[in-house]
Amino acid sequence: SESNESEPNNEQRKTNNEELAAHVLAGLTRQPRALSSMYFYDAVGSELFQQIMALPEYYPTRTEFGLLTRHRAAMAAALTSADGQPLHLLELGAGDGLKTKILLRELLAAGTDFTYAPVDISPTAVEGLAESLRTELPTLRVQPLVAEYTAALAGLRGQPGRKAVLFLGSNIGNFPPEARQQFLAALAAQLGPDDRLLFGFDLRKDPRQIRAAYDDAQGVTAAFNLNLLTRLNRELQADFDLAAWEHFADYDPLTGAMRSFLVSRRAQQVRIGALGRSFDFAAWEAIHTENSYKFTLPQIEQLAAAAGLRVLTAFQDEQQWFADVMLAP
Ligand code: AVI
Repeated sequence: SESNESEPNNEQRKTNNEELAAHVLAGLTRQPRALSSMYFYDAVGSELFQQIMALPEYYPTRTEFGLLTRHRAAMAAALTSADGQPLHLLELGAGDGLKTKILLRELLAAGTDFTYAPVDISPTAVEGLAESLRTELPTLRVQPLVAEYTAALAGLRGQPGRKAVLFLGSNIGNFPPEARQQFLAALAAQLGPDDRLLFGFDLRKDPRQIRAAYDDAQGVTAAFNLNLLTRLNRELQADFDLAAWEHFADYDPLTGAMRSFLVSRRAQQVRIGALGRSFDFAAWEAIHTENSYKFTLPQIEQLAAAAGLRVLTAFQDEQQWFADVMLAP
């Protein structure tokens, strides 16, 4: 099949389910139990994330939208080379592309010769984005891809011309520290001296404000977290009783770790048909389901330096809540 096909075929669907099954087995047999937030994004999860981004408490999206608007000309200039070489603009975790469109419009207006390659793990997100770009920016060259980050990076090496990689929305905050560093090093290894990275980092701020963003009053984030269990019920023939689990989110201002959990409200046994086995949960036992790390600027400098990259510019909003950082080899 084509690598840029946005509809997964049956073969892909089967491998995806096998991967999910292996992940769940590993995550529920270790202590403490953990599942990756990567699996939040089925069709319902992607829709709930859209709702999260519009919540009054969820400041990151609106803040980054504002800072992209504010700095769009400087960002586009930094991505456009003087020698007019074509640019391959890869975006990891593109989602609905709402914020990226600010930059895409700016690049088109500047006459930059570029191809936009949005990558997302969610087929519905990629399809929706490709469709909206066809109508809103019909002259844009688009190469959409449904893939995990690592698969997308593998395709980067063969690209001729200059490359720029966008990783916005503080997606990098979802990696635990070690994986974060490995990911950046793997990415840096694919880049030449003229290539660029533009990474979004949610910055440290009032701990209460951060915590509220992940525990909203309407319960959308709770539904987003709990949807992971609904997905396991459907895709792995599990029998999680949704009423027996709750969302819990906590922020550690020492490490910048914003963490989400699914907590078992009572002692219970859950059967996972696809794994042919059951799991016992103690009352109030937690499954760690997400990290959303928050950063300081010195920490970002260190992270970049350890991957052999340097910070060209840290674009920030007026309140210094968020930074889109331009990095170069
Ligand atoms: C996609 N990612 C950057 C979001 C975040 O803030 O960590 C996902 C999210 N989880 C709960 N709310 C939003």
